[in-house]
Amino acid sequence: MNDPNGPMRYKGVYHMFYQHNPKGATWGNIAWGHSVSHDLVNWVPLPLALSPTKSYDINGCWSGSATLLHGHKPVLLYTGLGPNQNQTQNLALPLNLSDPFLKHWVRSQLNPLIAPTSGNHINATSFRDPTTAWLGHDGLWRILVGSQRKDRGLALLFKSKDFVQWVKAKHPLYSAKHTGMWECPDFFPVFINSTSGVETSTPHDNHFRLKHVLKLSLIDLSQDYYMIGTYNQTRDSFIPDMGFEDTELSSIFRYDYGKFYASKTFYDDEKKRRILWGWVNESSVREEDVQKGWSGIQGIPRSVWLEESGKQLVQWPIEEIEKLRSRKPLIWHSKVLQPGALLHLPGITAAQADVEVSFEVKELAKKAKEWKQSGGKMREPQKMCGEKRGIGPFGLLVLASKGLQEHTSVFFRIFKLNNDDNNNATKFVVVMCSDQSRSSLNHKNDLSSYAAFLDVDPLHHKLSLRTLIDHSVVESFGGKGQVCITARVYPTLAINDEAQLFVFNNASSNLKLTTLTAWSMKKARVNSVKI
Ligand code: DQQ
Repeated sequence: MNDPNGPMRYKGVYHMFYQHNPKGATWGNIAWGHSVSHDLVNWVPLPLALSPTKSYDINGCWSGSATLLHGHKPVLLYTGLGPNQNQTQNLALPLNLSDPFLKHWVRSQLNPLIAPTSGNHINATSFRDPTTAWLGHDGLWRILVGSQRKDRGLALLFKSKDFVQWVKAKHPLYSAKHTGMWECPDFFPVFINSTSGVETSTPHDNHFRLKHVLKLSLIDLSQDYYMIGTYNQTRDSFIPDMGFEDTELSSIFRYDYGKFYASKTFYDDEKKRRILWGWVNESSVREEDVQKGWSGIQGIPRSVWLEESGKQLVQWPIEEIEKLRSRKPLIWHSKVLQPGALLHLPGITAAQADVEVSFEVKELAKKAKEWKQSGGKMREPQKMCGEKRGIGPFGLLVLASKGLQEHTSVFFRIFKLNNDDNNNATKFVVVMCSDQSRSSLNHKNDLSSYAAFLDVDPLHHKLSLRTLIDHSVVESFGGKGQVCITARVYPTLAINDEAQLFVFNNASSNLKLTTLTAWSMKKARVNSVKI
């Protein structure tokens, strides 16, 4: 599987469609797989929702989204890959609206609804992945479709009265030079000062309480970037608070600094939250994917909302995942970790676990030596993970083998910055890293490491980390969900009961662990039951 498609909740059932190759272990013959769930944790597979049959989608039913029309009627918009890789946008409708599982889908006779023509100047092979539609105050539906012109990425905007006839707006909702093709755009409102989600078509008079998020998947980097900004519905313009054009790519936020792509959100009206899904690809070589018979997974769904500061989003695993936690967690309070400490977490199924830890680092941070950055420029976070001038590393060692030949370490390092701006306040930089370099003795795997800066003041706030481990997946949430890093790792020794979990301190001073809670996790039922 690859991209998540058309997530929604209908008649009390969660639906997840996904890009799927029914004929092979790796990408190809793309159809829409379909699974349903009552709790977003346990999933039941259904027949394919869409597979290539019509001339306009004969080479693939590519990504798209679900929209609930008036009266809660679901529809799907997706990209059809026709002859010569030509891309068009198409509509599919449920055969039977009284079926909560929406098992059967029929295509509109009027497809393709949107096609590149000589008149609309659309690049026919770079025109895909329609968003969930939102309704404007003028009664018109709007969608975005990802595209590119030369190396400029585009979020093309289309409007429609009846969901069938779509008219391209004069200007894209947003575009930026040197960013390449934009895949899988996502556009949604978030509340200012609330963790609740907002329905995608929220009435305009509510807009003073809202910001909007535009997410783009950059094909050249295989990374998802988001911008927070203001959407003016009358002018159909999006003005990011910080956009691609006025800054370097490295200072634009990502949902996840590891493996996480082609993501999509939906609004869950039951729990009034916005949920984010993302595709987590393999780090193994193709032959091994073929041998094991599958590749690609969806990450654990995350609730997503705007941080109080308004500067960035916060993501947290949906609360339902806690149902998989064992009843008796391991709990530690107030432990001092001496330099070099490596503490084993006993009684936890380390290959399938959920662990939350927090550190008080006030004293430690004070001991950091001042660090002069060369040229006044911050280095890339990856390069700072191994930088000895920072205090650390300290954090978790997961999927570790007994002799530690294999391990993945998820950790922090703190840097005290040299103050040359005559302002006396000491500035710190915290970097969060997920280091896969020793995660497997099989060196054919991609063993690269990931990192990001965490916006936490270590003198006044604790540093927290939550990591969910599931055999080959390590999903880490730093600073209560401010920074997320997902990694795929394939230990050869640290598997099942042989895997171990540790907390460690490699800083040169004592570190105070304030709390640690670790749970063994049960197995979810994912597509193991047919109905
Ligand atoms: N995957 C789909 C496309 C999309 C890409 C094809 C992103 O629709 O642009 O499987 O991973």
